[in-house]
Amino acid sequence: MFLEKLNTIISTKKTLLCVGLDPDIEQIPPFLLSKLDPLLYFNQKIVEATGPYAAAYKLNLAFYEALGIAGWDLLEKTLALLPEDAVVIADAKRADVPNTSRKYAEAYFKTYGFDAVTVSPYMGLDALEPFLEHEDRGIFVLCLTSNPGSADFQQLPVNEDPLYLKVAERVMEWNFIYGNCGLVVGGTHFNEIERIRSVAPSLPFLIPGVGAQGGNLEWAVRYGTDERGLGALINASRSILYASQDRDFDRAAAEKARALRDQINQVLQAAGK
Ligand code: OMP
Repeated sequence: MFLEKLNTIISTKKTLLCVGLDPDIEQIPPFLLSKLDPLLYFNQKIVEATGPYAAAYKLNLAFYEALGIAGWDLLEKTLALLPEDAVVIADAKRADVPNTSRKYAEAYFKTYGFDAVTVSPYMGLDALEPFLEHEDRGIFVLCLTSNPGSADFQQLPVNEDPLYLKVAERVMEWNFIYGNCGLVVGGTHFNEIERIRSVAPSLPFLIPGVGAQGGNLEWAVRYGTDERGLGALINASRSILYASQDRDFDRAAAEKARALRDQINQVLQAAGK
């Protein structure tokens, strides 16, 4: 099952770090542009460098889809490079009417073999069921996103509680049936993470927004993890990928990843987890 796999990797490798593989031709070190396949070379070097520190890799599909057919090729070849001892997340933020969601789930889980996917709760349970029915895969439902626009809908009061808390409560209920749910909670929201953890004590949290978006790592780790210090992934993409524009970019990425893993573990220790 997904959560067992995730927690086994977290405990064995002693890391909560999720490396976001969001490759951007405009941001990679310029010397790579002379390579035959610059983005594949970049991904390969980043994966080799960060492998020891990563419990997970999250591929945001936008960065692959934007390249057209070359992007699907890059996606497939990148997936083949990823280590066995890391869960692999398709950051797709999908969900649609059931027959369409079925095809999305088939694409991510069967065609590409991802361990987990991010989905939007906006269309409701029937749009998510085709994903949830893949009981061995993880389904991370957007709860409270890291961007300022999360205030537009997610933080609106519904019977006095903000909508994102209603989402967390419903996802907890769905998890009793399917056992493979998680939540996406932005690391930019400090007090809210604690509140969400209190209504969803057993769900894994995927927490982006602590690197380039300036989220608070301490709160994310302290309240994002479950009571055993497991069940959370702290994602950083740009702050690791683009740590250096020079020939040592992979060593710089490894250094960033190692430092972030260590910082996370220090918070866990201080929290007695
Ligand atoms: P950096 O800001 O470069 O670390 O990247 C963050 C990654 O997490 C991107 O792939 C975003 O699409 C993703 N993300 C957020 O930034 N905020 C969210 O609330 C949710 C996600 C996500 O679902 O991963």
